Amino acid sequence: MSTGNRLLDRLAQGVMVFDGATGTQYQARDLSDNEFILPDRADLPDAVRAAAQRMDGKLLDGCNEILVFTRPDVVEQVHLDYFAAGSDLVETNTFGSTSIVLAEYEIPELVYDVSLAAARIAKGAALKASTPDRPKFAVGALGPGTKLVSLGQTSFDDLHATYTESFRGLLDGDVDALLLETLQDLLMVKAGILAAKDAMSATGRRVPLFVQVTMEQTGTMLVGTDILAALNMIECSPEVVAVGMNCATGPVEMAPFVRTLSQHSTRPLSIQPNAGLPVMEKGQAVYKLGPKELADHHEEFVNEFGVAIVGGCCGTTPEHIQAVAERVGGRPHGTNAHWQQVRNLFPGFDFRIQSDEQAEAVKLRGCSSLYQFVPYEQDNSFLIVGERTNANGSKAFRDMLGVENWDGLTELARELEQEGSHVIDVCTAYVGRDEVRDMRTLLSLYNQHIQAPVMIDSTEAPVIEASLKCLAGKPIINSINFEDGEARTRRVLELCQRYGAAVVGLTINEAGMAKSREDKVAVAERILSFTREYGLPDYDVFIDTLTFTLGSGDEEFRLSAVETIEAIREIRRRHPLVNTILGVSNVSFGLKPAARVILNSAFLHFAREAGLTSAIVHASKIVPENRVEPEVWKIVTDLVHDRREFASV
Ligand code: THG
Repeated sequence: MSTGNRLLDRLAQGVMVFDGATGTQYQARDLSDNEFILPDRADLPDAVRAAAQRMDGKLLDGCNEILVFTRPDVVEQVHLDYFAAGSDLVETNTFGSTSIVLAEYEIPELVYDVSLAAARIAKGAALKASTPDRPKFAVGALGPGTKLVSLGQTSFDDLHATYTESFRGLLDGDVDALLLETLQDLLMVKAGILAAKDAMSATGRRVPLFVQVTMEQTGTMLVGTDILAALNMIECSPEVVAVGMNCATGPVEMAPFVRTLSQHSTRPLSIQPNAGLPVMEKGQAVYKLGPKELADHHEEFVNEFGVAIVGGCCGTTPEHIQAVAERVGGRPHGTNAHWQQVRNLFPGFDFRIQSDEQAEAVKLRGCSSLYQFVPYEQDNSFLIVGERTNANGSKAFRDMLGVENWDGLTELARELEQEGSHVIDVCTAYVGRDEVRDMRTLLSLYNQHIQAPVMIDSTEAPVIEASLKCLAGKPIINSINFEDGEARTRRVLELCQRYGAAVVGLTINEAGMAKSREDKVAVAERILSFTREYGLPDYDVFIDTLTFTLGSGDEEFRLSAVETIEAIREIRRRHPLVNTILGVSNVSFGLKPAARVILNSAFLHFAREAGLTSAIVHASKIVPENRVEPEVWKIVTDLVHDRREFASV
């Protein structure tokens, strides 16, 4: 069956082979200094000529990117050598084609021209090397640059802008796929994926996107990211058709991560190890793993872990690739890896989730921070969302925000984690302050210093978008509703889809908060029709059936808790994948603190019995039924269920 894309058709048939290292291949050709000086030639684009005149013969030592202008023949020959060795895919000579890297050579404005020229060279080589039964492909590949967004070294917007420009050049130069490689920071991954999507929209060319992160010897990405956090975030984007890793280590050290990816990923895996760990010899890193050994390891990856795309990184040569291609190139995929087991659910490598079956095939149903993946479903517990990082919900938080005590605000979030919160709900809405600025400052700190993923508590699209650019991983947005109609809801859902986020939907419509169970369920259905329209899988939706306080004793609200609980039961019955959530402490506003603890706990207890999957709570103030006096438990139970004999107690 054809996917409508030649590269994907080929991927569907069997293992594909990438190229190996290119920098060393250029060095091996003894290029002179002259090749690293921008030339002012009539055939070059105006921007390149202007830069050449400005640089006036300056040596750009180590800037391999400009070889696309000075020695396109060499760049092409290296591609052709890899194709001849057995590569199906070669990477454009654009590892550093971002303004961040090129600025170090004072030519940041050449990003588009470098990428365009490099794409044309690689595509030309691919066309030359293709035969009718052995198509060859050019992959537009961008590296990490030299700055990390999560460490504040560059901004999300700047990185996104330059990645977009570079991808546009690659697409205009007719590459067959895009690749983000050697990625070290999840905000870099997020900016890169977004840039690829934006460049595809801007050029009108849809091509497969591959994403490869780098796992250090320490067992995490450079800033401390767990492999599952990376995969969870990447799987938000249906555009990504292969995930994997490259660089930093050899195949031996990569094996545990390849195994983890193979057990969880819905996407084919792409693995490009170094030729072993580097050994220092005469001040030079030397890679010792030979071609046969690399082929041995890739054979194991293909057989055991269902790896679909193999290649090499630092220290690998055409000889390595030849050995790998002879061993596994074109080999049919087995059925060991998760992606292979669920493959027929995603025909044509289309990873948009439109059915329950597809949603159930996703193993990583959860959210993530820069550091870790947190499953929505918790063993013997519910997803605990800490409530105290909220300007409306905590005086301590509000006071510290007022005096901009950022250290104290970070410490408070740490306390929430220590008392057992899996996720923290963050709200900085505070009259007289700039909510966007506050979220930016606070969430950049939380991104870097807090392990728990964030629930962004705001209904304002600008606040939400600013927050999404600060948070690596996959956060949850709290919340959407239909109070002011549908426009704002659509804006926020666009952001969920664009940046990769889950969402809380409140059962509120144009008439206000739904009070009866029927109305709550009806609004929930309307929320789900919207989230599905925007491509969100059901498991990434949290329905909040809301409750009024029982603390007022108002006749009007006495049934509030029961209706809330019964609505949860019905929503869970109809949509078992959809999550439900409550801001539990709302139920006891106005009561004394001791009574609040008991009422909150009982309300949570019965809501959980009805199928509640998560709750915004003060985790250390939830008590289990067996820690409450039976008579007291009966009173709050009657209150929650509106059993009127309560009135006479
Ligand atoms: N649903 C969703 N989001 C929500 C809510 C909800 N976000 C906000 C809120 N409701 C949940 N968070 C809180 C936080 C604190 C309290 C109640 C709900 C609370 N705080 C104490 C009080 O106000 O008395 C203050 C304690 C203090 O100052 O330290 O009760 O329902 N989706």
